[in-house]
Amino acid sequence: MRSEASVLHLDMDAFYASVEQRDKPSLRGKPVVVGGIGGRGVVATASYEARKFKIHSAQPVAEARRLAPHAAYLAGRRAAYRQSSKIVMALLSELSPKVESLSLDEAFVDLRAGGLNTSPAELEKLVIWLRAELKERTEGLTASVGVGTSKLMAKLGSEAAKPNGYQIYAPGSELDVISPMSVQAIPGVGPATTARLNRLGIYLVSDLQQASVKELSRELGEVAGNNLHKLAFGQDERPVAPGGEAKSISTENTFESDVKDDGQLKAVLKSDADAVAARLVKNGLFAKTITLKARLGDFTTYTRSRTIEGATDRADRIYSIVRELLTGIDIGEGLRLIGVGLSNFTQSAQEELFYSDNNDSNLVKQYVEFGNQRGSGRVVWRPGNDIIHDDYGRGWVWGCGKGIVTLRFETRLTGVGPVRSLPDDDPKLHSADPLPMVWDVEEEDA
Ligand code: DCP
Ligand code: MG
Repeated sequence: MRSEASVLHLDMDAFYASVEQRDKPSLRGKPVVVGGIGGRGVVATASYEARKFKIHSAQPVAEARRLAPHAAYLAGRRAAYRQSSKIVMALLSELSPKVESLSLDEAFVDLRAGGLNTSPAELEKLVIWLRAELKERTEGLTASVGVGTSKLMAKLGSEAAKPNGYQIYAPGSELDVISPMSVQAIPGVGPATTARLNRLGIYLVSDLQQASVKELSRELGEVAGNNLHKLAFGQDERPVAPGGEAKSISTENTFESDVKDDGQLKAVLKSDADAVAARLVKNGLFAKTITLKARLGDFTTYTRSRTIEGATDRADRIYSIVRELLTGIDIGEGLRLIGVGLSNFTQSAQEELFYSDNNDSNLVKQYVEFGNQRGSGRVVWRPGNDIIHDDYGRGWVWGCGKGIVTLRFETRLTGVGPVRSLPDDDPKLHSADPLPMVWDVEEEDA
């Protein structure tokens, strides 16, 4: 915890959905859901209009469709999100040499390292300027910003400010801010930890302050227990650590007693696959190598990897691979640890786009058909993707099926444009890259 409020946290509002609304004038002010149109089948994010219908990240798309059948369902355009993300990160790096990006849409900035004046009046001016400049350079996106004496306070600030606001927590205000919050508000305290704490009668951060470190350590382990107790008092010394992009993502679980039951192992692998896939998606990455780690009761440790033809960000794909890898291991009397790792990242899905095996939503059916058509040389028209037509100009895919593709001819620069349906093999129709932006930042590794 610093003596001045010099850690800033920025998080884009409904990031993917806002990019879509910016680029598709007909969707502005409307419910928009960006989701795993392929087998992944979960919502990546929803516009604030769609959130009113109780749609949220990680929900199955099929469920979202029941709640909001009239919303626009889009497959997502990673290149467009990366384009805007780079503009935002470049802006942040003008403030300070120390910017730590956590995902495409979220970063910490060390204002002290940037030599910025952190007096209350100057801080407020800076944040107002930053949010206005971000909106200008991204041609209309908004972000929420928190500033405080630590990463914890900055992150709590941006959360409190959401959407499209800012919150500056002055030095000395930490306890007033966090004491009344529920323990889940502390980043890193997920549903499992919350349940454990609740069992001890700890619900609020103020309860946590009164708990003994010993008791917390017994329940959560020494390191986690200690850390949590400190965080409860707003004490967070974590530095803003720039560091490059992640080279691997993994998660593992140690069991209280060795597990042999296949159903239980499957369930753990399933939730591990979900967890690592979600982190991949948040970073805009795809993995080529999937690794299973398994440790027997006698500490014999196996790691088994598979490198796939393409690259994937899909939980179901990852799960099916680690399941297969597990069948190749003699687990004897049971496992004391199991884990899933991902590495060998790329920024595009490549062939894996067409992998399919499950899920019954119409979108998926449509998608699988497209995949099959690929052999016949047809292009895949995914809802939301950019296209350009030799006669009608730029637009995007509304939907596709039975040999017809429906398009809306508009861009963020045109205002709402007309809809047309064309044969899906119209030779004048081409898929397109996102429209360039004035503040575009060069790709380093294209
Ligand atoms: N994302 C995803 N899958 C998830 C969570 C997020 O693909 N389970 C993607 C889509 C989001 C982006 O990451 O747009 C940023 O995630 P946030 O959690 O910050 O969510 P949003 O920016 O969409 O909304 P908010 O306004 O709540 O920050
Ligand atoms: Mg966000």
